[in-house]
Amino acid sequence: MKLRVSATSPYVRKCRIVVLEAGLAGRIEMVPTNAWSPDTDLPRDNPLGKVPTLITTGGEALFDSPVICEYLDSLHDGSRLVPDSGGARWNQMRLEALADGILDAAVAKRIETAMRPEDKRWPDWIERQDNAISRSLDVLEGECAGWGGDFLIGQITVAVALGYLDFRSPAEDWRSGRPRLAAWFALAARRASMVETDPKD
Ligand SMILES: N[C@@H](CCC(=O)N[C@@H](CS)C(=O)NCC(=O)O)C(=O)O
Repeated sequence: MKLRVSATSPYVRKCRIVVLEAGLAGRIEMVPTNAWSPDTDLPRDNPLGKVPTLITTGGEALFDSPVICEYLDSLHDGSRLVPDSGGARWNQMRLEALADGILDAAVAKRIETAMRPEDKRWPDWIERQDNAISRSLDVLEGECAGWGGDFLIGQITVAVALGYLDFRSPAEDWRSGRPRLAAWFALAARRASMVETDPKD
């Protein structure tokens, strides 16, 4: 199996954490891919031209990160990172969607501020992304005390989203007014899978 990756994509990081947490590291070759290069052959595997993209042993290309993570989770005998059924499944998938949404807003903001020419930037759009991120972090602050020691697909994606905010917006203090989420992330960031995939290293 091959996983097309970039060093800084948070969606790739999420898949890499699942690979490590599921004990699949020996079965997956990481293939560095620059999705933004005009010469990339990535659209051959993924018409959307995005990483992560997984090529299965059967040669099928899977995307996006929620699909890849659920597929990877089906390949091991340990306890499920994406619960199979019932309330636990919907709770985790909702949490994953919320944290993916934080990533979508943070990546959109990054494209607006770091890639778009300055005279074409749209401040209202940046503010809209900031508001979505802020509201979502407040929800996580209210919920994280109930997670116990879980580090399933929802918590994995939250940890990736918080790590991405630290990586791309270190001056914006998401921890302020959110002590429980900050304490939760301080512990989560020490997991081996988080340390090994830290984009700052
Ligand atoms: N929803 C997708 C998002 C993937 C995504 O946006 N990847 C970015 C890298 S962070 C990318 O490849 N962007 C290239 C592009 O948008 O053309 C997922 O969860 O995998």
